[in-house]
Amino acid sequence: MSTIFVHGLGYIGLPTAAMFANYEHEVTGYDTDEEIIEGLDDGDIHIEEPGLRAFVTQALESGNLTVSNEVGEAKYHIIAVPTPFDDESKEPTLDYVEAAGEAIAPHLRTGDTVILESTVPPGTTVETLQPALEQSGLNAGADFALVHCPETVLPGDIITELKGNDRIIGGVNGVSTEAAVRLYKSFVDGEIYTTENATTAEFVKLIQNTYRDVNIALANELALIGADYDIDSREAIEMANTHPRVDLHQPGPGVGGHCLPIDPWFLGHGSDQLDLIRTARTINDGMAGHIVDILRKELGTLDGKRIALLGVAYKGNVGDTRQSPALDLAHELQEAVAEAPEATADGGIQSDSDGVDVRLHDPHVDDQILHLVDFEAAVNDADAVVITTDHDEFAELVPAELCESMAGDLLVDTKDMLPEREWISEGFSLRRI
Ligand code: SAJ
Repeated sequence: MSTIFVHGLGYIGLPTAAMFANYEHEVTGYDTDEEIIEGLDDGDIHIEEPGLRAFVTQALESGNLTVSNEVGEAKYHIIAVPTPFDDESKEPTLDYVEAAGEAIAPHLRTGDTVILESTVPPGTTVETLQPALEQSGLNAGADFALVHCPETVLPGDIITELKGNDRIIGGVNGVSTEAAVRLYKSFVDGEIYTTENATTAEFVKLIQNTYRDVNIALANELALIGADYDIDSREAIEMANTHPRVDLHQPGPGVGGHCLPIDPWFLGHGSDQLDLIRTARTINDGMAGHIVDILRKELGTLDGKRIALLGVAYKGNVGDTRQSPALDLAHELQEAVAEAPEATADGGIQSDSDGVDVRLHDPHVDDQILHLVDFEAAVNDADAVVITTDHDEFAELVPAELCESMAGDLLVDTKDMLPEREWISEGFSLRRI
């Protein structure tokens, strides 16, 4: 049993803290956000994730997990802070990683281990975190262990994957690596793969997500090509995947979340060799524009139309809207209508546009800022309904009910949720990606 401080109680830090606590370690969860700490103190879990509430409650009730708004001493410090990304410059902000290192430094003792789990550009552990920690007067590798151990869990299945997935551990030297291996072995069922190079571990994490992003781009491009030949690309992909060495991904409305659309750019932080990877990003980001084109073509015009987007979360059965393809689509629909103004004689701009009425509905998302509406309000009198997220609820849609509510008959199923023949036979015009 070890004392562990977990810095950052978000999607990764909170389940990780609870996991160690449920495996009998003495864990303190720390976050700079007072509201999160106060909430957890009252047993209030701020993240929607299957099973997480019970899991964290168990850890809190056992007394092995406590939360604090102050950093203190511990044998292990695990850093799981955000690494925000600037959409314009494509550059990450590493301030939170640096701040975590600076906050740990006064409490660091000889023999302690510091582990960075946050996803970061290659070189961050050594170039950003190490100098911050060494403000303590101690040296990484010699006096304290320093390690990158990337998280690899899939939102929606975090608790199972945290335990079952293989882990990559890269210390700045062998002693560092071994210190982290001892700790993770206490709960990880998967294999633990080690490297004595923290930058390699950072690189591995990024290329896993880049692999997925590039492959989704291939699937999206195949869907666009398939449409030109008037074939069902999903059927073609399924058949192609019967080959023992082919494993194509699925097309969709774009790629969301805080990982796949961002990590490829982290790879480019210290390298300008991104060609295929950059093109893949462009293809995936272009899917919203492709759906706008489908809607415009099928509806004649977008002006004055009512369009319901079902699913605002970036993927099925989660409540996370970060980099959500549906929000991009909503934005592009508004832009597409706003872009059609005419120049007036005095050089001004006039638009007769009625705008487009985009209604957002998501049963898993609770967000006041997004102005979500309930299902009935979303589909009522709608000219078109677009399924943008594969939530289980949307597979249960009933043609007769939707037919009664909608004004039009256009359905765009970007996630392959609806049985095509059935909906067409019920009089719907169904377009898929
Ligand atoms: N998507 C497709 N087609 C597919 C698969 C996914 O369009 O065939 C879309 C999804 O709809 C979603 C996006 O991609 O919008 C990302 O979803 P995801 O399920 O592929 O991945 P994330 O972002 O939820 O989690 C990923 C995972 N990485 C890999 O599978 C290599 C997870 O294991 C990582 O821990 C996580 O990133 C992370 O934190 O980095």
